[in-house]
Amino acid sequence: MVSSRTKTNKSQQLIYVIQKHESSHLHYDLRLELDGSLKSWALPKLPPLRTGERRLAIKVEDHPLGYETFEGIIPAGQYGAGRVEIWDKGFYQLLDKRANKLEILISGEKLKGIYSLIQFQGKNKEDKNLWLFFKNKDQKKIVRVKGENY
Ligand SMILES: [Mn+2]
Repeated sequence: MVSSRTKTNKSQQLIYVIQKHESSHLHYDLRLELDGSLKSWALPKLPPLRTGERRLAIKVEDHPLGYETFEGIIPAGQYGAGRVEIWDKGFYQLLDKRANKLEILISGEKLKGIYSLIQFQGKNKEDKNLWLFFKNKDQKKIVRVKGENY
């Protein structure tokens, strides 16, 4: 029997992708579907695979839905010129959303589990784009989440 709850849960599977981008500086673009577009952060270092690895994530402009499948070369002279390839992809569920914090359950091929994105509390305007991205120490919540939704 397929409950309505199951259907609801499936619709909550949102797009998750990380694109490796070899522009002037190699970085990884984390993109999450939210409110009809792809919220985007640029990670200067390899995305965190394990708890304890904390990564700077610089908020960049939203990208349109559909961009998550893009791979190829952005031509020289254009913004972000260089090779783009999909480094990881899948879906995520939004567990908690606040003004300066997102808690998400990522179901990717490389990244799996509960992750957080937390905005720095800086005084300068430029600081507003600085976020921290990491895998939560407490992964037990998954059991509860799955228990509720599956
Ligand atoms: Mn990029």
